Amino acid sequence: MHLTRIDASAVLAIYEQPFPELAFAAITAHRASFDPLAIQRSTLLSVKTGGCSEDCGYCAQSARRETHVRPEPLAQLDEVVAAARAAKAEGATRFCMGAAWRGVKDGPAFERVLAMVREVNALGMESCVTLGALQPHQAQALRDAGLQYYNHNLDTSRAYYPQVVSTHAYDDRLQTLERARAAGLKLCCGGIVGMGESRNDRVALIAELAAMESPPESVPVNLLVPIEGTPLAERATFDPIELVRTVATLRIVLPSSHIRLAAGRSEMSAELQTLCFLLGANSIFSGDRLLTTENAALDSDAALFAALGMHAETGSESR
Ligand code: SAM
Ligand code: DTB
Ligand code: SF4
Repeated sequence: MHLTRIDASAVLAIYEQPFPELAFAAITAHRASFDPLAIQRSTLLSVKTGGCSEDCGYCAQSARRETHVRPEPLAQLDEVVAAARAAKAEGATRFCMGAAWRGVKDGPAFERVLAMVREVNALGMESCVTLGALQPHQAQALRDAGLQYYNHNLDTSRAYYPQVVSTHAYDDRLQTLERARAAGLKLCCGGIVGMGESRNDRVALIAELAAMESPPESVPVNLLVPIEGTPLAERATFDPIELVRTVATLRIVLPSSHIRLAAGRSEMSAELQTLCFLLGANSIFSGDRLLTTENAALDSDAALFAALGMHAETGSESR
């Protein structure tokens, strides 16, 4: 069942239920659509790092900030294929390539990204790219190259977005999502918690995702990775129960989407990750690195899955 046009007050009522009620509803929804033992795994690669024109307050890759990131040109095709092969060998079913662009420009760089997509598909992995804003013909070219998923996050509520980003607008993000959908791409779209937003902002983001004409198949929930040199470097620690409520509410309102416990997992205890998996998170980023920061270690993921009697989804199970 997909609850269409659910509004923020209905989402808030779900989110604020007494925890045992929220947990029961989330577990029930999870079991109705998914094998509760299986976790899908995607591996990230930054194919074009840093030097971005935008001013997203959380991001290490904005050219407007002094961070640990050294800008790098677009990766060569053979490096990307080698990284995708390694990710497949480690058991990831999806390979996600990220570029620190405001948006795609037609030309040789985009042609190379299209070639990367074709090569990842040829390995039998699902492909995902995140390249910023798209024109309709660029979305179509990605689809024609065989791309399955386009990642483009709304990141927070419409109201809080201007506090975090000033160089593009919330409606620009929605327009790119519509263009990707119109080209037949699956959507990976979620947000970041821990940026100083309120509970109402988290709820408004969830309502925004649930109200989309065709909601995203994949919803990353990133916990802010504080980056030195950015305006959000000094954020106070985030209440872990709010993270669990966010995951559980997403599971209830988007019952057939994969909910990904995305960035920030290396700072989460095994107990916190376990609660998230129990209440509906069924995807993670696996591998040593995210884009410019470290990810949770592969061996600690394997140890946690073993302790919980859970396992990684294989390609044939992923949608
Ligand atoms: N430039 C493209 C864009 O903005 O869509 C793609 C790359 S951007 C780095 C992809 C997403 O990574 C962001 O929308 C945000 O959700 C996430 N992200 C980036 N930096 C982060 C951080 N420090 N902590 C948590 N999530 C982060
Ligand atoms: C998403 O939602 N999270 C990923 C992916 N989509 C592209 C990126 C996380 C980045 C974390 C900070 C960094 O490594 O720079
Ligand atoms: Fe650029 Fe994307 Fe980072 Fe914003 S989130 S600064 S658009 S790379």
